[in-house]
Amino acid sequence: MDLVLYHAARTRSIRVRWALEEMELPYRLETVDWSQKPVGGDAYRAVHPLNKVPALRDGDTTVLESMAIVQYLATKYGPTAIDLRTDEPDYGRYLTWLHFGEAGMTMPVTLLLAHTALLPEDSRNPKLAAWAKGETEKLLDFLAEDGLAGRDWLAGGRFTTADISVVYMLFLLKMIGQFDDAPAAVKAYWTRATARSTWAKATAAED
Ligand SMILES: N[C@@H](CCC(=O)N[C@@H](CS)C(=O)NCC(=O)O)C(=O)O
Repeated sequence: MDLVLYHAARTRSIRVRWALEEMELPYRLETVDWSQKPVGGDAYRAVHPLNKVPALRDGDTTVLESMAIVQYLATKYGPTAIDLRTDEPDYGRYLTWLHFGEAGMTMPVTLLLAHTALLPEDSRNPKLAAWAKGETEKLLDFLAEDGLAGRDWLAGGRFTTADISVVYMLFLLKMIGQFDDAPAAVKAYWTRATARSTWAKATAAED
């Protein structure tokens, strides 16, 4: 096994690093230079044609898309507790939340990020920001009321890749100061998830 994770601080590569740490897999971090435009410079295009992070190299195989990479690791180098088996009762629920973290949450959270923090102030649209905030609130209510009602973790009664998927989005919201009014159950979930020693490793500064 020769796993190389193309990584940049605070990005979705945290998800992959978190899965690698949870699975106790050996890997090498390749830090992608975020200050270059495009990200990583022209040479990085050979790894990720869109110059985005993360990317994973496993020998001759390259995998893109953070949750696809997590799924690749969980299925190829599992079984481990962070993946659910298809015969577990929560399997459908597991896939729902695993995809919700990227597919369901990205659009409102990214618009909120762009129009409150990322774009130059004169390019931000307050109406769009307000709309994205409202949509994000609905998603967090859904997470509290459906995802976490009576549960510590989203599926299978244990920490899984579904949690890795969703918690990264909470991290983004926290980073842009949009988490203070999250439902109490979501805040408690954030505290629980980030208390894991593997979160500290996944977010540690690179050597
Ligand atoms: N859906 C993709 C999103 C990848 C993505 O947009 N990554 C961001 C960092 S979290 C990035 O590289 N942005 C740089 C850019 O778009 O120039 C995934 O989950 O991997």
